[in-house]
Parts: sequence; structure tokens; C-alpha cells
Amino acid sequence: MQNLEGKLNGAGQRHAIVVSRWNEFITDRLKDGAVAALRKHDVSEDSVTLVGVPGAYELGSVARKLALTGKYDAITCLGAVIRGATDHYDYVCGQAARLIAQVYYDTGVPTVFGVITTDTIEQAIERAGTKAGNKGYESAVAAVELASLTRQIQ
Ligand code: INI
Repeated sequence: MQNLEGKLNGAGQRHAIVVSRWNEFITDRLKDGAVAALRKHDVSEDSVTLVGVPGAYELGSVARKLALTGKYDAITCLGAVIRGATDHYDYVCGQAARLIAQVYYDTGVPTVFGVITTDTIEQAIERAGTKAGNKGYESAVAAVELASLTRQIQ
């Protein structure tokens, strides 16, 4: 029996991290977490490309462009959408989730959803490296695992 599982070893992998600037005080922490995770899992600094976008709404479209270059083994998308008084929240979250999933599905390049979606700023801070882990770190670890798994399947 063959058992395929991604390894948490990113040596030789090439990664892109796409970061939204909305709620930058949160997304900066997610970015730091993701970079730290890649370093910890042996991805060399030369093999990491950071890409900035205005908001979470744009993450999927830019990730798609990156995936289609064929230059990356995985893409980590980072953002923070905090529920306000309007339903803008639902459109931004919905678009980000749908397009990021679609990039992975359509291109086969692992594209990870590292977007915090919360009701309050406090909840977002908790998920950005304080009480409840760092979503950026966790997402980049998932990207390393999926890049490894994808290489084994090819
Ligand atoms: N973008 C976010 O990443 N987070 C938010 O909380 C947010 N809110 O609340 O509006 C947000 N809006 C901007 C959006 O992502 C686009 O950048 C903008 O609509 C231009 O397309």
C-alpha cells in the first residue's frame, strides 16, 4: 500500500505570500508569521516572494496570476476582514474564499486561505499571534505540506 503525505520540509520549494494591506496592523503580523514558518521549515529566503495587494478582495486574482507563471510550488494568501456595519464584509470574504479555492482547483498550485474573518478587531488580534495562534504561520505550514504532497503526486 502506498501512503502519500506531505512532509513539513520546504527545502527546495518556491513560495509566494500575497498580503492584503487592509487592516495592515493585523496583516503585517500574519506576514511575519508566514515568513517565520517558511524559514522554520527550511524554505530559503531567496525562494520566497512577497506580493502586496490593496484588500482581501484582490487576493485570489493576484494569486491566479502568480500560479499561472509556474514559478511557485505554493501560494499563501493573507488578509483580515473584520465585520463592519455593512454587508461589504460578506462580499469581501465570499470573493476571497471562492477565488482562492478556485485558483488551487484550476491550476493545481496549492493556494492557501490565510484570511482572518472576525466580528471584532479583538478577535482578529487573537488570531494574529496573541491568544489563538497566528493564522499566517499556520497557513504557511499548510503551504509547505501541500507543496510537498503535490510534488509526490506529479
Ligand atoms: N478588505 C479587507 O481586506 N478587509 C476588510 O475588512 C475590508 N472591508 O471591510 O471593506 C476590505 N475591503 C477592501 C476590498 O478588499 C477591496 O480592496 C476594495 O473593495 C477594492 O476592490
